[in-house]
Amino acid sequence: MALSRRSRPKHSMLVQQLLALVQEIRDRGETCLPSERELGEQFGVSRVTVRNALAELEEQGQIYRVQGKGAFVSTEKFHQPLSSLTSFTQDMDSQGMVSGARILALETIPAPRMVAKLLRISEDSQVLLLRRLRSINAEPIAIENCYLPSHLGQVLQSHFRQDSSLYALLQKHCGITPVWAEQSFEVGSLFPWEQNLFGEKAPPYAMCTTRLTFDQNDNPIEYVESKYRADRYAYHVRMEAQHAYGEYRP
Ligand code: 16G
Repeated sequence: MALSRRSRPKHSMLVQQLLALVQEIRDRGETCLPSERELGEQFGVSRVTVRNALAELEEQGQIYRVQGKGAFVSTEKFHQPLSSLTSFTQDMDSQGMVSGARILALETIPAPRMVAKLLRISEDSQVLLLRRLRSINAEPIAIENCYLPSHLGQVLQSHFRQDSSLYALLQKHCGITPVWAEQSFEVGSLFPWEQNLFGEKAPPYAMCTTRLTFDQNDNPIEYVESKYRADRYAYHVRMEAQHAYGEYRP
C-alpha cells in the first residue's frame, strides 16, 4: 500500500478509528462492518482512504474481507494443541466447549488409490467414508472426510451417532486405540458447497489438514482430510530447544 506523505496522518487516524469501531462491533457480538461508502461518510474520508485502512486492518488479522460481501470482524479463535494426539471431542472438552457433529456421509466406497496406499490395503478394496461437519458451541468449524478400513463398517453403522467420538468408539467397540499420527497443514480454498455449510460469513479459504493415524500395533487406522475455517481455528505448538545454542555444531 503506497501512501503519499500527505495522506499518511489521515490514514493512521482512520486506522485507529476503525480499530475502535471493530472493538465496538465485537463487544456487541456482531461481525459485519459497514460498507466502504458508509465508512467514508461516517469518517469524512474518501473510499480509497477507507480501502487502504481496511487493508491494514486485514493485515493485522483484525478483520477479513469476502469479495462481494464486505468486511467482517475476526473473532477469537479456537485452539488445537499439537503436542499430543487428541480427538476433536477431547480438544473441545478440555477447553470447556461443546463439540458437535453432523454426519454428511457414512458409506462404503471403492478406495481412492492414494487412500488404499496409505491405509496399506489393496487397490481394489473398499473403504468406509465418514464425512462430518464438526461444530464448536453449535458453530460449524470443520469438514472432515475420514477414510477407515471397511471392516469397521458394521460396528460404526450400528453404534455411531451424530455426536459420537470416533476415537472413543474405536477404542470401546473395536479394541483399536489411536496412538500416533502424522499430520500436515496447508492453506486451501473451499468449494462452494463447503462454504455453504460454514455459512455466508466464512472466508472462502481454509486451513487444510491431512492426518494418518496409527493404532497400538502401528497399523494405519484412519486417513482424514479436513478443512477448518481459517478465521475460527488455530493450532498451537510448544517447542523446546534440544541443545545449548553456543554449543551447537551442525
Ligand atoms: C480430529 C482429527 C480426526 C479424528 C477426529 C476424531 C484432525 C485434523 N483430525 O478431528 O483425524 O478423526 O479428531 O474426533 O485433528 P472424535 O473422536 O471427536 O470423533
